Amino acid sequence: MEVELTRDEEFAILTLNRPEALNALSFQILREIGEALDEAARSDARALLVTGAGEKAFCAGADIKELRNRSLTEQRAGAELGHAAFGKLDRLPIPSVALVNGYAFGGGLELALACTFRLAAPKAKMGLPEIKLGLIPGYGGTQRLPRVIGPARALEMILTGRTVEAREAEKLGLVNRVVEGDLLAAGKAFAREFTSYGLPALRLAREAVTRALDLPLHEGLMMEADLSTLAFQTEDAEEHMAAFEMKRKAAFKDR
Ligand code: DAK
Repeated sequence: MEVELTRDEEFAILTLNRPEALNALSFQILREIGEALDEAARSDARALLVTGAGEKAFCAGADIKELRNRSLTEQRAGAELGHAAFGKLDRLPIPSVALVNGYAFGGGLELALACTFRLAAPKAKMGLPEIKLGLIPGYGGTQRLPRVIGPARALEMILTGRTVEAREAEKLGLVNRVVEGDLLAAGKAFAREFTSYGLPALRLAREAVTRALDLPLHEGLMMEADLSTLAFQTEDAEEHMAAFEMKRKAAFKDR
């Protein structure tokens, strides 16, 4: 297995474990990522942390050695495999945080972009270099990057294939934060800013924001009205509003 899923406190941790190839995404790894995400979805973890084994890379992208001499049908199936695997992050019931510990190129950056949040080590380097291979991003990059940093900046990254360093990535909004020191510890601390809240509200908030990106404003506002109304139906909301009024403590039950 080149993808490991472990549990640590309230976290599920997905590790790409193929450091000798800078965690490059073979088709087998893409399948394993999909299986690990199904397992994470079934677990009682409150957040998923995604990282790459080794000192150098989060993930150096699709396995270039595997991509050649494949039929058109096989290439199309490969793109769909990537979309299906990373799409599971959109539908994961818990938020996910990519811990970009080194290189995140091509499919590696696309994996990070599919996560809810991205943290980067100061030495991290990111880019979509597909254009340098005569290709274009195929695992969601042309769609998710403009949604995260805007179309002009996304087009610049995709058409030039240039490498963005961690600090610039933070300025672009490509990563939420650059963190010094132990990245896994920083990822846990970051996630603990939300893991103590109720899972239903966390999920509804994510859904409202991500679904809105595909909708005109008035439809997005209607959807927000529906989802925010739904939040009132949870026991968590009733309990916490009552506790506020009665000046007592309350605990989230995820219901
Ligand atoms: N694929 C396969 N092996 C890779 C790899 C990759 N992407 N990246 C690195 N490796 C391997 C190297 O071959 C080397 O293995 P050995 O030669 O030792 O056996 C080992 O990892 C260490 O790499 P380097 O020796 O190159 O390490 P350096 O520190 O010198 O350089 C680097 C690090 C990240 C700058 C360099 O390795 C590099 O440029 N890697 C390639 C980055 C890249 O171009 N990634 C792919 C982007 S394209 C699709 C459509 C599109 C796509 C996929 C599918 N469909 C329609 C199906 C496109 C996807 C992409 O991700």
